[in-house]
Amino acid sequence: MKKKVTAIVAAAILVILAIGGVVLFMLLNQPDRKSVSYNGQLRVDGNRIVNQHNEEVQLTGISTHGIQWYGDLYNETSIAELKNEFGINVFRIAMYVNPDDGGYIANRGLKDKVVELVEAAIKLDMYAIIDWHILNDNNPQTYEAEALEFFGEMSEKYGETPNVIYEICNEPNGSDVSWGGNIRPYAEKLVAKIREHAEKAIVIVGTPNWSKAIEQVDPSPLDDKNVAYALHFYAGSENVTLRDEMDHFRSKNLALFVSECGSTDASGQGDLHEDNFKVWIDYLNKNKISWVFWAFSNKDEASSIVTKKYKPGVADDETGLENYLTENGRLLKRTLVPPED
Ligand code: IDC
Repeated sequence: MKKKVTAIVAAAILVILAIGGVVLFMLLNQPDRKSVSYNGQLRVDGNRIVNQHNEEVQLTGISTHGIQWYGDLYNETSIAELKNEFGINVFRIAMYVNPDDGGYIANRGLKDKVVELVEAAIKLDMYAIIDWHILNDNNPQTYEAEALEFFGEMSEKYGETPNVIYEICNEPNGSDVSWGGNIRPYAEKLVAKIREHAEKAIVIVGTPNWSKAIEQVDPSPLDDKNVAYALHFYAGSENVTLRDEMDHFRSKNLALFVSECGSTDASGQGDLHEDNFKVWIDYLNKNKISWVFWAFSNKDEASSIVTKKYKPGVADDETGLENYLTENGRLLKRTLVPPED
């Protein structure tokens, strides 16, 4: 009798241990829900972005400053440091275009840096946005031939890679640059070119007036359904009216992507507007709108998130990047990784 009881107890212990083992194994092997391995190829579904399991997703990330100026800061090590510090899952690669800024037109070698950073993001299981950063060259049509060639090449290389998102014109601007007259015809050509190789990739399309005048877009959106439209805001300059426009835009079943935003004013300088930034981020989180923060640089301006002391590889296990963040870097940290009470 005693033996029987002992055997039952032993069997019960074994069963409990086995269940415990399975539970522990499952806990340790939980997929990282922010990763590309979990989410896979994203797509636009009405006004939302969904993953390969048809679940709604919101990406959060950081943008480089101009890679022609701060290229030394950007590599696999530094992207990994940002990922660990801020929990981001998308990295935006801002490649200026304008030759006067030392952009791509004057410096074709920048393409190699873009490729290096996309490869780094892939290794880190993150999404990468390839941003054709027009700015002072206000009309995207000015360098349309070069854009077609560049995105043709990039999409041929990455057409089968779920990590890559194509942003075809950062911020069209100028009173003579409109959606119907310039951006839409440009975007039609670029999207068609990208679709030759990247049938499923999301394309982000810039909008007039520094990617703010989305009201010009909604009467005549692109036919391609897998595009998201860029909306950029800076907390020191933009307010509730723009969010009303966004509600209206999204009610037309069109998707927005905040591929650039900041806590400063639109100059990238001046004070930090943390309260208004928080109102903005609460709005984006509520609506699961993806957002990317400006900027990963150590330039002497308020929008930079790291100090001059920062070099790729300085993070340590205990303090991470804490000793290398600017005020804006700390603001971003509080936003993305709120301290526990
Ligand atoms: C700013 C940089 C600044 C640089 C300027 C011109 O922060 O150092 O001198 O560009 O190249 C944008 C643009 C982005 C701007 C940023 C802040 O996309 O390039 O960066 N901004 O002004 N749109 C609204 C604000």
